[in-house]
Amino acid sequence: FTTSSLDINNSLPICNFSISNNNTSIYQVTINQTLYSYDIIEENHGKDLYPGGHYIPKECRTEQRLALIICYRNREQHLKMFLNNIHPFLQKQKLDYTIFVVNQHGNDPFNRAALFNVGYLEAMKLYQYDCFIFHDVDLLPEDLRNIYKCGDQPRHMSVAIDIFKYAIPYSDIFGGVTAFHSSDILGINGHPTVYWGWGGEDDDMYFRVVKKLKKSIIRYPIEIARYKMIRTHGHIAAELNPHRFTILNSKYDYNLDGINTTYYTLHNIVFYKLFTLINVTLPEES
Ligand code: NGS
Repeated sequence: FTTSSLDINNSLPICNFSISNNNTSIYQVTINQTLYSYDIIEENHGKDLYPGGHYIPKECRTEQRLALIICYRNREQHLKMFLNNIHPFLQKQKLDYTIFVVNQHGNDPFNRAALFNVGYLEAMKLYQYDCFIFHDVDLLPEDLRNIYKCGDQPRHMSVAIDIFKYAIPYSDIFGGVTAFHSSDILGINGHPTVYWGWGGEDDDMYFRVVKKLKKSIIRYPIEIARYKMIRTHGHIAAELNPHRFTILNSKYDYNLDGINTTYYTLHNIVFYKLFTLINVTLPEES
């Protein structure tokens, strides 16, 4: 008789990042904006990672598998800073997580939401993830109580951002970082694919949650859901989408655009130490 590894795992306690209200300053994270090479970041935070930027806590058993999806094009300096800060953050929270970077090739306008759908579809082919966090590469969480888990309602994570003086710009904002249980993603047919360029796709997601899923979004308290936005190294914002308000207000059927209409050419998937890179070309803007 031999004890299988599954039995050993089951005997571990459930992972729990405990929070006490006594001294909240211990949860504050100092964002490190030093630009390290991938080698140094691997040395600092990669020693316990499985290929593709996958971490599993050793000392406890996790209840959720998290896929953290980054939409990406040509922002390597931001990506390095993101990785150097997010890995220690998620490891301290004792999460089973994988970092996916979905990279849009070609010269079409950026399509943030379609890249998130690609991330969802490709991640699910690799592992049965329970929880998806869709993340801009330039946002870094500043408080460890901002737990990267998914609950019964979709969560808006990036509530208070430093460049907006840690105030929420408008009450229904759903941009930056969002967390969805995988069943809720299917329930809203994922992200829209029809927003090319900057703006509107996150408001569309808000409407999908409220109108299609018939749930409300939740947020952690403003003193916890704090982020620093990296705005250095000559970042050029995506061009504004002139059609964003027209699409948003058109009351189109969400069943007709989303996960089920996400077409893309998959070039390759590379399992780096610090992240899984998914290289795609999206069909041309129509
Ligand atoms: C709204 C945009 C959102 C955007 C939000 C915050 O106006 O996509 O501003 O932008 N909606 C439309 O354009 C329809 S921010 O202040 O972060 O630059 O996320």
